[in-house]
Formats: sequence, C-alpha cells, structure tokens
Amino acid sequence: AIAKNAESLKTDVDSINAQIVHHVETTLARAAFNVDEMAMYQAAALSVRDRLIHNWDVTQTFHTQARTKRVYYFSLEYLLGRGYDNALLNLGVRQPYNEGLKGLGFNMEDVIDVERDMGLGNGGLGRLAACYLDSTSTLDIPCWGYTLRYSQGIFKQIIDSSGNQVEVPDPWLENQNPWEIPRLDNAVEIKFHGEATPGEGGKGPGTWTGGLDVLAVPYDIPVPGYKTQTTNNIRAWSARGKVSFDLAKFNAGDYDAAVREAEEAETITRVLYPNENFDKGKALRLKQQYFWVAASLHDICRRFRKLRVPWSEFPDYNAIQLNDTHPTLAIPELMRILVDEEGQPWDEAWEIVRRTFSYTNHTVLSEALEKWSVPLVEWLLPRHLQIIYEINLDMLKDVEKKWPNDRARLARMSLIEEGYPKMVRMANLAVVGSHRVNGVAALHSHLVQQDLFPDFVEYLGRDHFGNVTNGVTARRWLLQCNPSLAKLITDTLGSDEWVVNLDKLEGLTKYAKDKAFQKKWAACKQANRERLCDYIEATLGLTVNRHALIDVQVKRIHEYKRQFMNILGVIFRYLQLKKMSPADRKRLVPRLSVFAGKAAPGYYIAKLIIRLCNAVSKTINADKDIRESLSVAFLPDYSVSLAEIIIPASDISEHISTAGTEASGTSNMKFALNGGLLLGTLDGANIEIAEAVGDENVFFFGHVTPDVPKLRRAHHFGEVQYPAELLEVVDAIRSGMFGEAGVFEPLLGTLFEGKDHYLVSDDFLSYLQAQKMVDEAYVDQPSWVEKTINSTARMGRFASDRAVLQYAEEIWNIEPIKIPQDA
Ligand code: 26Q
Repeated sequence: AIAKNAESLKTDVDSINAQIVHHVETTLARAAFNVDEMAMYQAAALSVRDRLIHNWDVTQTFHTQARTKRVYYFSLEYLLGRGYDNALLNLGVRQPYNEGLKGLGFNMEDVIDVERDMGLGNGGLGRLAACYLDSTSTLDIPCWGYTLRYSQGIFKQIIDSSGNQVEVPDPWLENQNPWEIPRLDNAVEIKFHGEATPGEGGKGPGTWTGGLDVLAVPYDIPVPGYKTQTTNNIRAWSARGKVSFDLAKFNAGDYDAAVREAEEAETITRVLYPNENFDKGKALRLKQQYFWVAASLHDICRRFRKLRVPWSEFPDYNAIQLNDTHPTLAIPELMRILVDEEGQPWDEAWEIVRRTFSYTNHTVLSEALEKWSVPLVEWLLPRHLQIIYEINLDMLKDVEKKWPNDRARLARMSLIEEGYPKMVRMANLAVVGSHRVNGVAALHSHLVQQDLFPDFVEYLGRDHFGNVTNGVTARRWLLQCNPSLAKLITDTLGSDEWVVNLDKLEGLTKYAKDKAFQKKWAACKQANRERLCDYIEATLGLTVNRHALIDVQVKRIHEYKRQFMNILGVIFRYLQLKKMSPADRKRLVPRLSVFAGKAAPGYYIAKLIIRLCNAVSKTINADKDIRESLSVAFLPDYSVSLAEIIIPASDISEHISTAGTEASGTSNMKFALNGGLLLGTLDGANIEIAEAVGDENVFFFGHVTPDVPKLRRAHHFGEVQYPAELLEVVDAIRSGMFGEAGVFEPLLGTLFEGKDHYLVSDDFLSYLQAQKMVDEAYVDQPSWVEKTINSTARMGRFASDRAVLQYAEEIWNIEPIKIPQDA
C-alpha cells in the first residue's frame, strides 16, 4: 500500500509551506535567506511533483492490476508549455499554494512566470497531443504518450535590428526539469544497420543481425487529470551511447574513438526538427523515428508478455494512435517483432498489426507528405525494407485481383514510388497498416478521402476512413489562461462543471443580451487587453492605444496561412488613414495588429514575411499622425505561454489560409472560446466553428475549396486581373515606404508571374471587405459583446474531451475506468 497520509501529500497551507521549505533546504540545499523566485518556483514545483508521482503510482498500479486496455499516443511532438500552474489547477490545490507562497513572501504570478516552457513541438500537431493527454487523464482513459526527449526543443526566436528572425538554441533542461522522472533502469537497446535475410517465401521469419547499438533511456512525464486521481504518462526517450561495451575498441587502445561513437549516438535526440508541414528527408530524422518507435514498441510488448495471453489478443490490450505518418515505421517494426521474434505466422501478425494501429492525417499539402528514399531505408533498416516490400506485394496482388490490368492504379497505390531513387510512401503504408484513418476537421477529412487516398477508399471501403474534429482543453485554454472570465462564467452558471463538460457553456446564451452581464464580460476583455498592452510595452517598448480593437494572427509562419495577406491589408489601412483628415481618422475604430510566429530556419519566403511585418510596424508605429488609430506589433518567440497572454486579449483573430490548405487549426477554437471573433476563410475547423456559434458571429471571406484549381490555372495562364488596391500596396512597398524596397522583391514575386499559388490576389478584395465589416460591427458595442458571449457559449463541441471520447468509442474501443477511492 502506498502511504496516503504522508506529510508530502497534505494540502493545508501550513503543510504546503513545510513541504516547500523542505525542498528548499534539502533538494535545493539552499539557506532560507538565499531564495529567489527561481528557487521558490523549483521548490514549489518539487512539492507538486511529489503529489504527481504519488497519483502516477496509484494510477499505473491500478491499471496494471486491472489488466485494462491502454491507448498509446505516438507523437514526435508534445508542446506542453509550462507545467506548474496547470498541475496546481488540475490537482485542485492552487488556492492553498497561492496563500502558502504569499506567507513565504512571494507572489504567485511572478513564481509562475520564471518557469520555462516545455517546447517539444512546432505548433498545432504538438499542442494537440498535449491537449489530448490532458483529456485522457481527465476522462479516466488509460493512456500513455510516447515521444522523444530532445535536448533542444523548438528554437528561441530573436528579431534582429533589421527585423529578421534569428534562431538561438533552447536548452530547456538547463535548470533541471521537475516534471520528468528518469527511469535509468528501464533502458532499451536499439539497433540500426546490419544484415538482414528475408524469411522463407517472403513470409517466414527473417533475421536481422549486427549493427550499431544505441541505448534508449526513458523519462516519464506525469499528466494529471482535472479533479481526478488518474495521472497518465508521457514516456520520452533519450539516446545514450554504449561506450562501456565497446571492448574491441578499448583493447585496440582506441579509447577516443569509442567515446566519440557514443557521443554520436546521442545526436539522435539532440534536437527537434523545426519544420512544420514540410518534409526534407534527412537521415537523422529517419533515425529519430525508428529509435522512438522501436523503443516504444519494445516497452509495450514487454508489458504485454507479462499478461501471458496469446499474441492474437494484443489488440484487446493495446491501441496505438499514429499522430501523422512520423511513427509509421511502427507498422513494419511490430511485424518484425511478431514474425521474426515471436514466430507468429505472417497473415496473423498482419491482422494483429492492423487491429492495433490507427492513423491521423494532419495535412493534404504535397510538400508535407513523408517519403523516404529506398536506399536510405535499406541502409538504416534492411529488414524493415524487406517487410515493407512484402506488405506491398500482398496488397498489389490483392488490388490486381480486384481491378485486373489496371497498371495506373497499381502505380498510384504502391507503397513504393517509382523514380530515381525509389521512395517509400509513408502515408500509404500508414493507411494499409491501420484499421482506421481520420482527418482532423470535416472538410479536411473529406479532402483526405477525395484527393489524397481515393484509391484506398475504393479498396478498403468507406468505413476505413472517418473524421474526428480537433479539440482543445478548457483547463489550460480558459480556466488557466483567463481566470477572470473563468470566474465570471462559474459565478454566472452557478457551477464550474463546464471545466469538464464544456457543453454547459450553452447556459451563457441566456445572458447574452443582459446589460449587467455584458458589462462584466467586457470588463474581463478590457483587463486582458491591458495585460497584453503591458506585455507589448515591456517587450517592444511600444506604447499602444489601450482601447484599440486587437486583431491577432499568431501561428507558424507559412505561405499557405497567408500572414502576407494580413500585412498587405495593414498597409492598405495605413494608406487609407494617411489620406484622411484627422477628424475622419478619429471616427474610425482604432486597431492594434498583433503578429507572432516562428518560421522554419530554412524557409526563406516565410522569413521575408517576418521581416516585412517588422518593417511595416517600424514605419507605422513611428508615424505620429497615425499612432492613435493604428499600431502593429510583431511579438518575438511565440510559445504556449505567450499564447496564454495573447488569446484572452483578442477581439478578432485571423485564420485566413487558402481554402483547402489548413487541415483544422486549433487556435481558432481557443480564440472563440475566450470571447474573440474569427475572421477567416472557409477552411479547416473554421467552417464547423461557424456552424456552432452561428454565421452571424464569424467574419467569413474568400474563395471556397472547389474554386482553387481553376484560380490556380488562371494564374498559370496569365489570365488574372490584379485589384487596384493590391497594386497600390505593392507600389507602396516598392517605393521604399517600409525601408529598403529591394529586399522584399522575392516575396512580392510570389504574387506575380503565373504564381500566387496561395491566391492572395484572388482573395484580397474580399479580405478588405471583411475587415471593413469588422470595423462597422465593432462600433455597436452591445451587439459586439453579445456576439462574443454567444461565441463562447456555443464552443462546447470543440473540447478535446469530446474529441478524445470520440476516438475512444469509434477507434480505440476503450472505456473510461475510474480509480476507486481506496486504491
Ligand atoms: C515531417 C517530416 C520531416 C520533418 C518534419 C516533419 C513535420 C513536422 C511537423 C511535418 C509536420 C509537422 C506538423 C504539422 C502540424 O502541426 N500540422 C497541424 O496539425 C494541427 C493539429 O491537427 C492542425 O490543426 C493544423 O491545421 C495542421 O497544420
């Protein structure tokens, strides 16, 4: 039995103080007079860690003893952000910690603020994984995340004096991370390279010998649920060399080389690849992927063997969700374990594999679809290539039987793309190796079936494909980031049940027209606005109009997301303002345009977009005539914790991707949940958000998905008219109004000469009109506030709890299981 009444678990203020002081004096070995905010944060976090570890232990012991099915969420990214405030809220101890810290002479907000983000992800996909783990714990669904423990997470973004992005490393582990538990005794050996022989007739057990060995060391990150003891786990693998075993080298006196080889092994988990939605085919990335899935499957199979049941029951105990194609090598790896190591017949192994895996697609952009060259796979993983060939042969024979003599079809469906070199198509492998494929919003899932995998829909049937619209956790994205609004909602509804049942927000609609309520609602927004303005002043030294409408676009910088169109629109507004009389200017709604986001370090055009935003903000913010009416802020180093400041402050947020390009978007959900209205295209989850909150509460513009091919063709054939408004803006840039004009020519070039792949010129007028409608709607404040209340009230279906329950029922076949009080 685990001691439940231990001193370290008591939650009265005095006990909490004693726990913190204990960690200051022992774990940190500090004298009480030598405690700064960082030390206080660390000691407080360590006391929270003690509670998490207790709950983790109870949870894992219970799940193991109950022999329950577990879900494994394989994701190369978990963008967790900060852990401290989140853990306090989920554990229900924020209040006593607040008082405890006060008693020790510290302010809660300041202590929270010294924590570094856990930035083990790029953007949407990584943050989605973090929200889903929060939901599985909250819903009492047994789940483990598997990922890599990168020494360097997403880079820190600095903006230099010319407005360019500069990347600096993020050594997030420098200050010790209280949220991870090293499990040095659970290390796993992973091999690469070596020699492989196929099994008899292709399907018999094959062999794989030799090759470089690397150690995978697991670090466990506990994930607390909200007001439940269930604490799921994220297991993050770290690569370690095996220096002590290389006796041959030692005996040859080559100590240096032995150490160097071990060091080299550690490069596998050195750094997170900073590309989002772009595949560059680097060998080290493939090494990361195999290292990760091999270690994770080894772990899962070790746990399964202890159950002592036949392998055919593997899918009854294990569901594995593939977060995009990044973990697709898990499919041939599990085949290898079953066939080569466990002696299972091929066809039965294949059945087990397909029942175990399911695959979530996050993009239809062709440049993001993962392909690995056959020679590279053969060099790194010779046995896996043989297995992939065998899977392919089986599938193609089957397809040939169904559609005889259809060579074009075989070529399209093959797991191997012909060419020099041949390439392995990871998405095709993920589709055939899973029992279910889903997209992440209704439109996206439709495009996945219609454009990406139409042949597989015919081959595997419609039921092989489905949709699970993304969701976000209301714990972090309302309760934690917007405490004033959360309190108003709880007070108004008379209960905080909305935190775990977001549909309860619907109860706010009946106050949407209530003047007194509107006033309180607007006061929350104003306080959040001021908080963001303070932040802007502190980081950029820029003073802004604190009553301006705050218009936000924060996300990774990408051409398809069209931050370029936004900044062109800002320039247009500036030119209009310059033409007005001061009196006319005064009558307009003042604006603050906020940008933030990182560009992949090698993405030249995205970096130019950042530079243009900064150049435009420099000119506009320096213009005294305009200052009250318009200002522009590019906030450096966008992160989860910065999002927590920006999102609650926003009046309008922009989700303006070319129709059919953004799979879902998830920040759109966070903004609408926090009483911000969307300005967007008919893309991704925007469409479903409008369905939920009402068309009258969303500002839509632009062409729709079916228009896109013919518009692109028109550009190709030079049959386009550029609107005068756009040309005026382009001329302004070329005139040098925003500094050295030549710099931006390559960016401007993307609009012309048969390109404009993302249709900025086609949507620009419609975009400006939508912006005009925003200005007009904002003037009528009561009606605006009513819109924002209704928007929040109807966002219930975008809870990650709903999404996770849908996965559990439709894909994982798993049910919640509550930990009994006396466990
Ligand atoms: C692939 C190969 C090599 C190197 C890197 C990558 C790579 C890395 C990250 C490819 C894609 C990603 C991340 C993609 C991503 O974040 N997609 C977003 O996923 C969100 C959650 O579903 C959606 O809401 C967004 O629409 C989608 O863009």
